[in-house]
Amino acid sequence: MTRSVPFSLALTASIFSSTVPASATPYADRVISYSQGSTAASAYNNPNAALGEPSRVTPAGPTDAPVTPFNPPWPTSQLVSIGAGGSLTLELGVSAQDVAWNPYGIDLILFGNNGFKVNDYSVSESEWTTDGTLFTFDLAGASKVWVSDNNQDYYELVVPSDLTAQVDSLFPTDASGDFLKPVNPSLTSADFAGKNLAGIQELYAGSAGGTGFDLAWARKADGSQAGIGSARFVRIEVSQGKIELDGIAAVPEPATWALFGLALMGAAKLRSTAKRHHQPFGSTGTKPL
Ligand SMILES: [Ca+2]
Ligand SMILES: [Ca+2]
Repeated sequence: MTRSVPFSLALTASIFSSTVPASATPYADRVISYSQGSTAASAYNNPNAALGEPSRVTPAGPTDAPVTPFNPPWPTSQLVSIGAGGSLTLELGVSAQDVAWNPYGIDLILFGNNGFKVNDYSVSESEWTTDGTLFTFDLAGASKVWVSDNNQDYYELVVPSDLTAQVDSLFPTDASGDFLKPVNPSLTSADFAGKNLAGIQELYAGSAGGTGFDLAWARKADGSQAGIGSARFVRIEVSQGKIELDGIAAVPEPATWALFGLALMGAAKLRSTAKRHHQPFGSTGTKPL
């Protein structure tokens, strides 16, 4: 074994760890407060179910099945319910950032347990299609999302009139996708009409779904723009009906990944340089980066 590979890996690890603390998670890692509200699904009363990564699998008979837009998570261990007059306030492991290069401007993604209606359950699961509407037995209640950077000053995220971003509605979770990548928020139910799972995944374009929010939507009480650049705290308030929440995610800060990419490129360059010289970096290896 040459020294070049361990050195490269150590370099990569040191740059990566200096920007991403080992404990940092892009998901919620603390419950600040929870009040279930009057019309919640009462058994779903554990707010810790909204911490961490959203569900990848959910119980199906004696085993687990992957979470798909046709097969949402359902047990009390995976979801918390919020009803009228209730609220849930969570702290993210890392702040969501309102940066221009986030896809579609989406900085924060909330995952519920809604699913696309299956047109015909009598055909085999691989042939299931949807008309694009959501489950009618579990309609998403009316909710508002608030964000804060200090857990004191909270600003409502007011969804622009040309978009519909409703918690526990579009877009049902597809755990084969990336929980940190938003779906194009301009897609509507009609875009999913007639789609099977592969068709839905094509529209998700690598995303795991969820409802995306832009911190630029934050408004002060007088309706003016809050101009909040980052948010560590997220509050969901329900005024009517109920919603279930599986988890929330901050779209990752690209600078972190750019640095990580640079570190990888540096490591690759070291390796290729070593290869070109037909020798590994030995104990006298002094190649500077
Ligand atoms: Ca944004
Ligand atoms: Ca969960």
